[in-house]
Amino acid sequence: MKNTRRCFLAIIVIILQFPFYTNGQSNSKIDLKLQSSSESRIVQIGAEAQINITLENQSSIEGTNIKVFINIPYFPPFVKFVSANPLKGSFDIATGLWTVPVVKPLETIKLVIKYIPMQYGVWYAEAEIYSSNENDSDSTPNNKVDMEDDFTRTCISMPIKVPTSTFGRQIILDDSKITNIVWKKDDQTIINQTSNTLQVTTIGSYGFSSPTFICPSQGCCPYIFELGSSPFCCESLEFGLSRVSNTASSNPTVLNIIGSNENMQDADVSSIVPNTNYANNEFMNPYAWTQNGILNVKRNYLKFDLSSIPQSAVIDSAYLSLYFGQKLIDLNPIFSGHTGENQLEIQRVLEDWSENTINWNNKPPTSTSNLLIVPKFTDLKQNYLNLKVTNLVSDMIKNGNFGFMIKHQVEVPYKITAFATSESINASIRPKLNVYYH
Ligand SMILES: [Ca+2]
Ligand SMILES: [Ca+2]
Ligand SMILES: [Ca+2]
Repeated sequence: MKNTRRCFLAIIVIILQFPFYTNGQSNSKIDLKLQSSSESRIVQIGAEAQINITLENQSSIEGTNIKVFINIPYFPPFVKFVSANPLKGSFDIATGLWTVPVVKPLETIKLVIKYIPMQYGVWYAEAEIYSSNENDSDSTPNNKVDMEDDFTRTCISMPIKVPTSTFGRQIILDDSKITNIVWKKDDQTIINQTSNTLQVTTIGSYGFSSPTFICPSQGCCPYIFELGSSPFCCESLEFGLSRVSNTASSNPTVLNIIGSNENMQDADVSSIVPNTNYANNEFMNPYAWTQNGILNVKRNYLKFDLSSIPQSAVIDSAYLSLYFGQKLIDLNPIFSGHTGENQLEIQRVLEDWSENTINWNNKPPTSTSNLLIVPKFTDLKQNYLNLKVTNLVSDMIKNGNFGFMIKHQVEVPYKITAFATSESINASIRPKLNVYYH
């Protein structure tokens, strides 16, 4: 009985003292709100994009030590950072944080960020309150809920130049949260297209809507396919929803590998000469053709040195780039470039191999888990750039890196895909792998 009473008294004391401890601050809440806009929603190659982010204190009390996380992939090859000019506070590109010591009641302040997008497609910038000393009345910092008023999103579109009015590309919305998609072309709904991948074969302006994706206040940006020539050496086959995923680090470690003898191995294997090794060719080519009436199938094995990535790393994204192998055409003028229904599969290799000994007979097994399908060529001498191999690389880091195997999806005549290897004299056409991880 005595103990219970003491406990009861203690509770009363704590309740009575609470207002004195808090000095009135935590009882009143701030209300921070973020908004953003793009200076122009369509930006041509080489031009600067400008996004404006405003931070508004909608409450009657002062907000202190406010941090805003701004989610843009600042680093090449996606966008190049130019400048960040906050009206108040400071912006740190390494963390993506805009830090503001004080925002007065009903004050609105602005941050202008400029960057140059370096690839065609649609680019999103997102921002959210990351932390503040005071609690917010209607939103929670850093919870990535895009319905809240402390989250904002804006976008820019870089028109995609295509050489002819018919072509083959695809738009991939690589975000499982985006569902019930309605695709539109030139504002007309495309009937029976609800998957997150849209095949695009004619010029026009393409967009989507989804009840689970909140478009910027200025509207979602269109994927514009228009006639023109590209200053880029190489054209991408697919265009995604280009923003840093919520799981991505704001400051990833970057591993950029340009294939060489030191950091990668690559070789063909060929079914018609099953004991022959092709370690040192300057080209490799998935292939299905008949030679003297006998089917010859070729597959490619590529293994990059990923030993600097710890096994515990989270792979934010990984992109494989393969370049056209002109050398093969020079040596075999019967071919003029990629040929046939050459849809490719990129699979993960399950056991180790060596460039100098691999052949058709001893080739290691592969897994079809997370395999990447690459659509048919649209240009005879096309490069295959920035193939998104995030899941495959993630599996390699977890389970052991034995590289990629590339084959035609259907290995029947007549088809060939010509790639340059790491033995190419010209380093700019060697296979490349860019990995972003934390
Ligand atoms: Ca708020
Ligand atoms: Ca929030
Ligand atoms: Ca090689």
